[in-house]
Amino acid sequence: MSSDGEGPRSSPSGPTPGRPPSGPAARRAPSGARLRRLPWGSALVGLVAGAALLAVAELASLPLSAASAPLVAIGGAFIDVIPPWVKDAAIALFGTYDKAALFASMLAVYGAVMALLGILGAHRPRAAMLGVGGLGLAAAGIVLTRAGTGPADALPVLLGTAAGIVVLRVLGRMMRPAPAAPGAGPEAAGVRRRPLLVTAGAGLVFGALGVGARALHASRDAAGRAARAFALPSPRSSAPAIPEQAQSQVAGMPPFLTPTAEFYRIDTALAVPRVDPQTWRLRVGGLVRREVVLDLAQLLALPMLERHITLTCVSNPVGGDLAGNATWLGVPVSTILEMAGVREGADMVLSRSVDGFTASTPLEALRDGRDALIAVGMNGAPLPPEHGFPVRMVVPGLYGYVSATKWLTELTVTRFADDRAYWTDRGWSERGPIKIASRIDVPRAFAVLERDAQGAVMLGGTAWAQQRGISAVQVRIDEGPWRDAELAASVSEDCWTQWSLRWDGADAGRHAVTVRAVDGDGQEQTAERADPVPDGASGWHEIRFEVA
Ligand SMILES: Nc1nc2c(c(=O)[nH]1)N[C@H]1C(S)=C(S)[C@@H](COP(=O)(O)O)O[C@H]1N2
Ligand SMILES: [Mo]
Repeated sequence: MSSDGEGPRSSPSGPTPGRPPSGPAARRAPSGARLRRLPWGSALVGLVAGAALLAVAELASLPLSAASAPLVAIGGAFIDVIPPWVKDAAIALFGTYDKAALFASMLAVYGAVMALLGILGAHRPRAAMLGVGGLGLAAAGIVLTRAGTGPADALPVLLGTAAGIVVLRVLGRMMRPAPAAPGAGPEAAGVRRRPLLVTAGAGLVFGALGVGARALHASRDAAGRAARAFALPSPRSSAPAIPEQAQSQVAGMPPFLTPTAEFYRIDTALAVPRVDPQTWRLRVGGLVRREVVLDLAQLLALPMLERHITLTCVSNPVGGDLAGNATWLGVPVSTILEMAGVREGADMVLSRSVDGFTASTPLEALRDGRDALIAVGMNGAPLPPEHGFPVRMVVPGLYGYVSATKWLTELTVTRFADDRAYWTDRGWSERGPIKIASRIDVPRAFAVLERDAQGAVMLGGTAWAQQRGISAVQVRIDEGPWRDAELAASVSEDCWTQWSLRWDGADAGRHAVTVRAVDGDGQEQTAERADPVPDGASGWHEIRFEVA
């Protein structure tokens, strides 16, 4: 112990290993040599200790819950505490790659901290080990605060921390320069080759173990998926057939029904919750006459509705694609509320996910006759894990954050005055009716269009105003007049409507095109620009393109 104690402190003015000597000699040294004298070896030791920590934690978390993996837990906690505008900017910048971007930045910050601890360890091994230990304890603390974790879930990160400390100490000791022989040149005290190779090799091994464990986590998710499938009951009331004319024939338009694999995904869950349908329960409580607990078989035995409903995210920017149209199968929320008997004074239902997410839905929207569903099916199959398996809510006309709780497990009948939902605590409006929106899908911004034989180009897009429907779409090219677009067949007021416009006599060159819609109540889409925060974006979508 004492041999690698905090020795250099006793002679602060003496030369410290790994640090460039100060004074005129250093100033004269060419920059290449100065770079070489930076403590790269020690930084690498820190990085490898960091890799060991993560690899061991990932391996040890395999038999436990997904949230016991430290990156998943810390990323999840981070998502829960960041201000809404950061989340918004991340979605704007990375779209549905926002989680990959978060993991990448977390790894970058973690790598930098571990590299610094490695450098610290060259002089003060004990302080560096304490640093790693502190990081590990903090991470374990965060794991324990996550929804659905128990004390055992802190074990992986603690084991990983122990591994990190051992690696830091062993490699750090090896990396310390041997005391220079009397009369030897300055090179003798520099970084030697063999410890570097051993350290790099250890880094590769831990890296491979960590990546392997992550891949196992992922493949186990996939295997679990297959095992969890169940047969969907047939609906008491089927969704209307979708006429062919609901799909615009303009080339490049998105499909009227969004395939499940292409359906946007937005949630705060870094690891998709794995819910066992055998033990899943829906608990209904709060301001009710009797608490109701349903298991999946009981839920599946209730009369089901099948409906096409367009879901939209409040974070969707003007012209964005955080919207999807699917066929949902589920029990009307009102059926469940009637089973429990709503008491006087309630005006909200707080739905809760197994991962702690909550949404506040106005009670009225669940009882006014719209097709608000406790859904088990999406596009003819059980919900995929990413979209809420086994059970989620879908409420037409409301943004997802106030209605579409995935991995649903609890409904609390309550009052807006008494309870607040996940995003309400983070600066978003407590209510979120969907604003009328219209978007240009064809052409893509800055695309170059060819005119057809008659000298025309085709434009197309999508408009929605769930619960009201779309009655008109108008398109303006450059500073020209507003022209009425042709509407594809409407399927229901809860579905989006596709539009198209044939622009005859399109002249070659650059153009701007703007779109606006009118809803079924005759309300015109406002030109006034609003950001998604706090209750959804507004403004007209405009793009630039070129006619060849
Ligand atoms: N459990 C849980 N449910 C959730 C969310 C979430 O973060 N956690 N996000 C909501 C939001 S903001 C939206 S827009 C919809 C998106 O549903 P999708 O991912 O199936 O498209 O889910 C909602 N349900
Ligand atoms: Mo959302």
